[in-house]
Amino acid sequence: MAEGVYVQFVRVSGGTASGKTTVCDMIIQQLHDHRVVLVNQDSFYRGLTAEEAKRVHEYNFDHPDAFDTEQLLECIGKLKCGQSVQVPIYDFKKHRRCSESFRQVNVSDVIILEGILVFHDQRVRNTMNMKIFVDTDADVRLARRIRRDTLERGRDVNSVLEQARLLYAKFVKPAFDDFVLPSKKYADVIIPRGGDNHVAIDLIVQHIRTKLGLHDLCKIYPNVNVIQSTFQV
Ligand code: UZR
Ligand code: MG
Repeated sequence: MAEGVYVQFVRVSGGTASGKTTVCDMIIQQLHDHRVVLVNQDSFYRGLTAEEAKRVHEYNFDHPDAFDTEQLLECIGKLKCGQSVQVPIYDFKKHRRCSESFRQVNVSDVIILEGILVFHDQRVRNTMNMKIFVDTDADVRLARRIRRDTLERGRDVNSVLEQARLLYAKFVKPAFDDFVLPSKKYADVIIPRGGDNHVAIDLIVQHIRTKLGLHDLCKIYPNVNVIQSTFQV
């Protein structure tokens, strides 16, 4: 890590449509007096080749191999060193990346990484200060997902229902059981009910504020060991 750069790295995992993005947005809103950026694992979907796109119903978007984890690690590494990065933009309707455009993410006090599988890869796991798992019942998630995919991800209701019938049972649920749920054990904090859980979100924000405040104290009083050891977490 470059000298003078200190960021709190927070990771938010949980099943599809569990409320990860909502939880992140609420944390960001409450930390409005700090520089906070959100990085979505979804941005690192590899995107389908022309061949794969022809058989999109056979493609498993919920498997770890669907993501370019090497590129994600590279981005995280740069952000931790105080460099800005260009994050890809993924098009959920076309199932591929927008080749021309990127989102610039600048170095910040707090970096939040959210996604279904951000606890899966050990190297990604080890880069974080705080790991949060959003724990929402499967039936609530499925209902939300049907609503979201029609309203926000540009799908028509029939394709979403068809996807729910075919893909949810074939890929999304098994991948949740095989990869997402087992990774819950790595969480430091588990939030039941996602964005509805204001108490949990307040506590997380307080914790981040404490860490950032302790870091500022370390800069003012660099020889005070008690402060330094407290802020290591
Ligand atoms: P979140 N996904 C798509 O539906 N289409 C794509 O092109 C890429 C991903 C879905 C994916 C996964 N599953 O469950 C979900 N499928 O996006 C992850 N099928 O996004 O965590 O925001 O729910
Ligand atoms: Mg999301």
